Amino acid sequence: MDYWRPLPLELDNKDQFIGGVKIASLAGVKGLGFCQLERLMRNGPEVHRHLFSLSDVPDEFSVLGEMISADRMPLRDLSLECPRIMGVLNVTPDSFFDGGQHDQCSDAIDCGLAMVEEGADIIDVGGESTRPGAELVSVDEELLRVIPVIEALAARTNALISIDTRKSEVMVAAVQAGAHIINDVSALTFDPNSLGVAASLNVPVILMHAQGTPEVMQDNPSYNHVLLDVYDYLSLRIQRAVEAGVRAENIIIDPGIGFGKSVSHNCELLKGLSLFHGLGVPLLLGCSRKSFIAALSKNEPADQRLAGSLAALLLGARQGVQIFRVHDVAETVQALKIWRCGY
Ligand code: 7PM
Repeated sequence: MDYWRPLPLELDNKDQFIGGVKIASLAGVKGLGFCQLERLMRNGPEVHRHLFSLSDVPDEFSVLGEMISADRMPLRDLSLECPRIMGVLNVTPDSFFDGGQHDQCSDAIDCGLAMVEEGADIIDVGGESTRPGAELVSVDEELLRVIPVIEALAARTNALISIDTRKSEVMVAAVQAGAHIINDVSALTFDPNSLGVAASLNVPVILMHAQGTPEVMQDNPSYNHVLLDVYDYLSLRIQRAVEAGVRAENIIIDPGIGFGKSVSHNCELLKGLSLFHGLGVPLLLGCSRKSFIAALSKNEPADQRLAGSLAALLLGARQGVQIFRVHDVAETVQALKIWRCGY
């Protein structure tokens, strides 16, 4: 099987031709396009790469080409023609939560409201730490953490709210409480009821790639070819979700930076992100403060990884990633504004 990766070009707005060469749309993202592709072919453990002009690709490419280029559906009224910011709101004991006392809850709510003020389009509320080596949290405990926060944010902001969970009961309660999006780092594999629940809730769902469970995922991650293996996995999970009744327009994919990946696996994924547009759905990227940044630099602690987080984000933005999951909303807004030259 062949894989085709569009090589993104940054354009003056609405450029359709450069020197007479036609530029194709990259997932309908403003200011980006492509006129060349890299074909990747598996050959045992090796991958052959070949560069093509858009005008030279074989006829069979037209279906995939349409997948790469088609406009993506907005998330409710949030257009995905320009990059969007999802702010991380952890409601866990290592952040805000400490047994459900009111003040902790209101700290988390204030933090969510502050991120909206700074320009977050989506707030990602999570009550279960998916940190490597983290323990499981019970459904009741998770509900106690996230539901009051979701209710308050839904009442007080127009931002979208996503619920970061792997449990179907939490998905249901969160959507009832006002969440608009499901973010499942297990791509609806952790809980056998999740596929059916996601289908019946009929809200957008983020399918993230992870190798292994959070408890063991960093032990010895291994791939034949990380970019293509993650692509195949996400393609399969999209198929399974659609078979279970999830509408294709409701699917968002995420390569899962740091989830069962070595530093070089993460780098290969970041360099090759535009491949994933071939799956025809919006792309989400979470690099913010992750440990590969420290590993490539000077082993900085998590609160000193902003510069690397923004650099990784721009690698994504230049390849047409539509949604970024970040801790530092104001700084991300500034970086993206400058990348877009003010527009
Ligand atoms: C340790 C490791 C602590 C990883 C925290 C994390 C993602 C996510 C997380 C992501 C999507 C973090 C992560 N990361 N959901 N949840 N994509 N969709 O940095 O990359 O917050 S948890």
